[in-house]
Amino acid sequence: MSVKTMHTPEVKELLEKVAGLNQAGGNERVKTIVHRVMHDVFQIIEDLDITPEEFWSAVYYINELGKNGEAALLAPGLGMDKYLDIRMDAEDEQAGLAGGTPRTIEGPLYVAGAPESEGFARMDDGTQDGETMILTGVVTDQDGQPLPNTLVEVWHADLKGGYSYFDPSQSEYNLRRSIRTDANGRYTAQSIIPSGYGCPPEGATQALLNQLGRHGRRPAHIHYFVSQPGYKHLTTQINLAGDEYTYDDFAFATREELVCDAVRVDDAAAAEQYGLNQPFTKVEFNIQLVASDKPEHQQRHERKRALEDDIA
Ligand code: MBD
Ligand code: FE
Repeated sequence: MSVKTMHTPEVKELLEKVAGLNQAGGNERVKTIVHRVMHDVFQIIEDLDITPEEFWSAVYYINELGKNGEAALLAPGLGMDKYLDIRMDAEDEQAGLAGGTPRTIEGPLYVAGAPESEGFARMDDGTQDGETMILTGVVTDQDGQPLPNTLVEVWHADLKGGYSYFDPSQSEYNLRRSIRTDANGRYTAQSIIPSGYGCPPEGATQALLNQLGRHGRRPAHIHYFVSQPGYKHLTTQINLAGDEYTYDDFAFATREELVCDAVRVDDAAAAEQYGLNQPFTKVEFNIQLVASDKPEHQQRHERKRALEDDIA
């Protein structure tokens, strides 16, 4: 059966009432958005002949998603974070602000207020016996001039793919640090090579991915916020080369320029340079910032972030 009712005055009027268009008050922007969203949902129901069974399973799916707090996990899985990046890249291009190290999605697992240090930070609490990682790089402007005192915020998963705070078994701020670049623009972190991330297997996000024949895995990756007055704020990540999912990320965050080699270093003198007495794996990620004097470019966009409102 395939009936067409979207064109009728009854449906048109219903949508207007649904969005409060026939009322004063409320928020005009929200009214416009809800009117359009509900119109398009109705249109989908008509075009795809959505059955009541399908409709109600979608409604209760949303309940499940919210119950586990997974809405911000499904979003990147459905390419929405990536799409916002595509739009911001196009806006930068239009404004003549393209270039520098590419952005990629933030993800839902940042926590504000990580310990801050200068030049160097040890990120892991020593409880996991992972491969020692030295993560280092120089932050420069587009001419290659080093940018000292740049705030480099770094966060990544542990050996089980879990993030501190969200994984209460980890210590406070484990694998999260804020490092100010030194006089040469360099930041260095000692940590452990992270494992990839997998969506909770019994969660609502994975349930939908299963219906799509998709996995819910991310490659081993490391998140960055990089900020310096006078430059565009950079939200990015690196993906480690050689991971099964480096080019098959369920969250679509991989970009060629952001794939970094993890290089095993066996040389004792090199280890000693970092105060280590054993072989380690070095990951080098240099960052180029784009100048902008606009305050709105210099800050990351607002979104709900763990502990962010608690910290000045
Ligand atoms: C992550 O670690 C992540 O970075 C994203 C984007 C989604 C889920 C888990
Ligand atoms: Fe992540």
